[in-house]
Amino acid sequence: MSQPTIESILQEKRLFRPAEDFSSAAHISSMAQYQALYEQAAADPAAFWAELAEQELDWFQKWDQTLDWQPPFVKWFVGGKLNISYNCLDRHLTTWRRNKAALIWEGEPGDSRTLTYAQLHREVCQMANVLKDLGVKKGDRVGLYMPMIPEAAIAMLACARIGAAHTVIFGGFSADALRDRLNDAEAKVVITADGGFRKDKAVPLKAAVDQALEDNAVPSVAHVLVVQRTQQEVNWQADRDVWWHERQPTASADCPAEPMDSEDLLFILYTSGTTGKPKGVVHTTGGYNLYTHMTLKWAFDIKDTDVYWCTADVGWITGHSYIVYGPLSNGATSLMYEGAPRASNPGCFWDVVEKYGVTIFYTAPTAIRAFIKMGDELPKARDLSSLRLLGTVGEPINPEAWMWYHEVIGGGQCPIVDTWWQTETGGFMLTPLPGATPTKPGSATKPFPGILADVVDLDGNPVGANEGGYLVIKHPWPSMMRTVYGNDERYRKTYWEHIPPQDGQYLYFAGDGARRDEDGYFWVMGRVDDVLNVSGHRLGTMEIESALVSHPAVAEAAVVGRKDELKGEDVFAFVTLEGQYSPSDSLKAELKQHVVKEIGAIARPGDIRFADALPKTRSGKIIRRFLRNLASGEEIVGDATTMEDQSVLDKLREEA
Ligand code: 7RM
Repeated sequence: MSQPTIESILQEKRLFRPAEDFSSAAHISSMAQYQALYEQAAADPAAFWAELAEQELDWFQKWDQTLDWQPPFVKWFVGGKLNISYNCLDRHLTTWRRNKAALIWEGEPGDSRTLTYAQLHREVCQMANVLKDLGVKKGDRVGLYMPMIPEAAIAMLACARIGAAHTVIFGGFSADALRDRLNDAEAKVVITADGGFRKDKAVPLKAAVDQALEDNAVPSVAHVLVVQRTQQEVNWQADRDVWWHERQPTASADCPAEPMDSEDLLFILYTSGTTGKPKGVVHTTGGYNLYTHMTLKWAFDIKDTDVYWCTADVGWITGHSYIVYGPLSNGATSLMYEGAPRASNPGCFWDVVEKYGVTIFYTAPTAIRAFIKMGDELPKARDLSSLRLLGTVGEPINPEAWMWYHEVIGGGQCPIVDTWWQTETGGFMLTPLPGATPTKPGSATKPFPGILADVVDLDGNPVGANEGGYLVIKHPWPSMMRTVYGNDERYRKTYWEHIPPQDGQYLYFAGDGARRDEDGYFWVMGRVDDVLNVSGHRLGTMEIESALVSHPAVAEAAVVGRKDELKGEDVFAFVTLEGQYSPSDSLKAELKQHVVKEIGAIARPGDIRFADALPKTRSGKIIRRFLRNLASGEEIVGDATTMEDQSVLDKLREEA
């Protein structure tokens, strides 16, 4: 029930039309208007984006050339100067929004804080000056390893303000994972906190940073800036560590935004791919600012009266684009929540909606499935009538979860906006425009204006209606990733070489399988590569395999996804052992813990199966397809005759 199947999708015939009153007040209020925008954009994408860039953003200097496309490398608004922190803050200060809530923060346990645009601007300027004092200059990289507190957004905006690139590393990653990422980015400063609150516990963060930096393992890092959040004990290295609260409040609040080139690096965000090493996805300033601004405005129909809440963590792209930059660029009120539903407070999300009168709510299918399991009583006991739009992201949403979200959370009144996009795309690619697009449960519907999406075969030929294929994008868009940090070749190989250009047109390969129905609606089926989607978190199977084989007991490891009701997919590992080790439950537990140490708790295998051998082709490749079948307790499908040793499979089956 967790993932939609082809059969269920083909049978899905329900259609939900936008309500009259929603449409009439929406930014985009009819299918005819969407169609006109879409066609205008398709005819001349550069002109379309140039017009919006002029209307919607403030520029210190206009660009000379809108688009420079030398496949697969793109530049947008070449020669233009702007600063995203200026567009998110300064430009609102001369309007009534000066005293409007920019960030509402609901913390744990019971803390809360609201920052107006004027207050947020002041704190960002002060932090920017602190960073300058610590030697951070335009072009430098700053690592963030933080809990969900306003300081995370302040730090991101402060970096952007002085032209330093941030690289946010999700607080759930381990010290080892943190070390790799800081080294790859050659971060000069790390911003962290003593700890963070996670499900009724204070978990340490500074300690992981200390561990990552031990023995000068990240030579580029000169300073660690620490927010005091949990008051827990921390080790202190006086020549390196600096308390945020000792510097920021007394720093000067005068820090004009640095004029940045459109194509200057804004941030690096690491994401999992098919090889063991995570990729540093590069986003630059102008195109990213424009695209996250426009998508939030049109797809979430953001208005000045909205209280908008995205439940993602700032450590992921969703937090970057749709908690911080998109909302603030639009002058919206963005709510940030430090908590998570847990046994001691399962209704906490609905308490937050009620307390602040949240109007737009954006979460992931895995969360929705968890809510379903907790029962309808929790949301029904709260007043959720403020909600007017519900968004979803991260994985395909099964129609049952869609319907529950629509009925129980939305009271049948709110459009469901299913947004398909990726770290690499920067912003929504397939999404309904809620005042225009009729929705179908389980479909991310249609491309955003300016996005030319298609479903093709491996030769690049479009497939017919309702036939499966690969999701591709045919024209560059403003917030497209620019490269893999420090590795243009990997960028080219990963996204541009699986499918050949069509009539000279390059196709961006998303790594997802999809089909398009007879109405032109897209149905994204999930990854076609070795990337798992566990509770909406992206994990590379190779990354987890490398972690496993780095343990002395492990000879070989193969990791596959196993269908899971709540998580969508769970990590399932097959392991062969070195001669002197034998299978045991304690070794299983140890190996799971080893993965947690190497990568983080999000990658902990749900199950490990010990095997004498793994099924391989004659050329020595592990046949993952069979392992996936085994993990899910399904029949082995496909040809097993290419196998080197038939008995391996029989043995694995017996042990199941
Ligand atoms: C935003 C984000 C990207 C991968 C992507 C898909 C899957 C995301 C949807 C979805 C079906 C959706 N970035 N995915 N959204 N699949 N419908 N609405 O999640 O880089 O972490 O992951 O997530 O497989 O390729 S991400």
